Amino acid sequence: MSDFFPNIPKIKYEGPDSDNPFAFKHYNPDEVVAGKSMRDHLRFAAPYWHVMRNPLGDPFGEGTALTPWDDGSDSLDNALARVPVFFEFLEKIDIDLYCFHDRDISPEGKSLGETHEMFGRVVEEFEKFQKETGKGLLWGTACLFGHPRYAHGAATSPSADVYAYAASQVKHALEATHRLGGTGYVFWGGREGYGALINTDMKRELDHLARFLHLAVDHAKKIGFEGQFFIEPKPREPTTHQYDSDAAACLNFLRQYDLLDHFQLNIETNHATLAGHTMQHELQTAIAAGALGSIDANRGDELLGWDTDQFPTNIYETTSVMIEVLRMGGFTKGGLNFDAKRRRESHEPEDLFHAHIGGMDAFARGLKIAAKIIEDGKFASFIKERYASFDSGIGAQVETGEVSLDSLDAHALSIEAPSLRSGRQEYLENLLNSYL
Ligand code: XLS
Ligand code: NI
Ligand code: NI
Repeated sequence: MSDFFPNIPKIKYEGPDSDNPFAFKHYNPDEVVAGKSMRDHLRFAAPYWHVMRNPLGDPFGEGTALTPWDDGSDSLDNALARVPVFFEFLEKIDIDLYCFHDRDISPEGKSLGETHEMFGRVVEEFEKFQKETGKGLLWGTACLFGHPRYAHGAATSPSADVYAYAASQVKHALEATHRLGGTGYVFWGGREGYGALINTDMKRELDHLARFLHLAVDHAKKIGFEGQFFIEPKPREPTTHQYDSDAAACLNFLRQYDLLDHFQLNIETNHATLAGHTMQHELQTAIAAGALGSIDANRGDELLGWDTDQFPTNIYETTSVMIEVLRMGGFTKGGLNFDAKRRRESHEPEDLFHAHIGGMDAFARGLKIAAKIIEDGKFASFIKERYASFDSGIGAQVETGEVSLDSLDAHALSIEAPSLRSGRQEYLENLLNSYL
């Protein structure tokens, strides 16, 4: 294997007492928690776009990332040269899975034909490295938001030719995902939304988007791709309003257009924050519809109002995420993809490792705490007790649909006025803290 990170050892578990910054303190991949290894529970994935292609620029300044392996060009050779670097990274950080957009791994050519040809060549290289290292693809996707042709959207563009270009990209990205054994394929809105309603036919755009997703489902069937389709909610940015706004909006869209059997949600923490929801709210919304598939594990910043894509470090939050994941019975075709980047000031290759080690340890702790909380069952029994009046009598009749306003009226008149019961929020918050 090559040595693009010469000063970084393979990251191993050393336990909470270790002061080695290049070691896991909590993530112990083979340790069994709640019946499964941590590796299998957490299914960590690294995103090619942030690890390999993010120059760490911001709207006020150019990129700072040091990437000595990259010649800075948009050539096929450079695209091929990045592949071994990425796989060395995966090996050293001990992450089994990855995700990509077509245009992060391979450049735009002079024609669409050339673009596809180069993409095919790079995918071949990924296939080779997957075989050599045993790493796998969590999900693939097409970048339908970077190129100027998609300024007005891709599947929601007012131009049918742009729509066809986008479809062409999805066809090839889907086939590549299939070839690389990807367990999923993601649609994130990108520019599917609007900048202004004054020039937008929203209903028509939504119809086109739904048709587009159906075409992908049909093509998957045709080529035998059995991976899971995911849609990733985000309320805004880059558009003023994204059609995949939040979990509830996505579910409504999928239901309306008869797509719910084919899609699950990929929930991103930072997008939940931008939508004005907690991550736990978005996860519960998806789970209630039987549609939680995968997670983009990052976080936002309390003081900055955009998708800062920071690494997860908050144990409260990772605990709440893992409680939902465990309650749902774990991931099947999804996983925890760190859709996260280093800060612009953390520009050295070693910072990539500190960032991922931190995120992995934060989720390992979240997993262990969540498993203990679920095993003890204190929260579950509190909540069960809180709704106990629906377990029998008139409450049970409400749930089975055996009531009417008349019968509820009669019941209400026959009883003493209900007394107020405490929700015990502060007691429960104290209880939660006792696990951290
Ligand atoms: C952008 C999204 C994007 C998707 C994949 O905000 O998070 O990175 O995960 O297209
Ligand atoms: Ni994402
Ligand atoms: Ni995002």
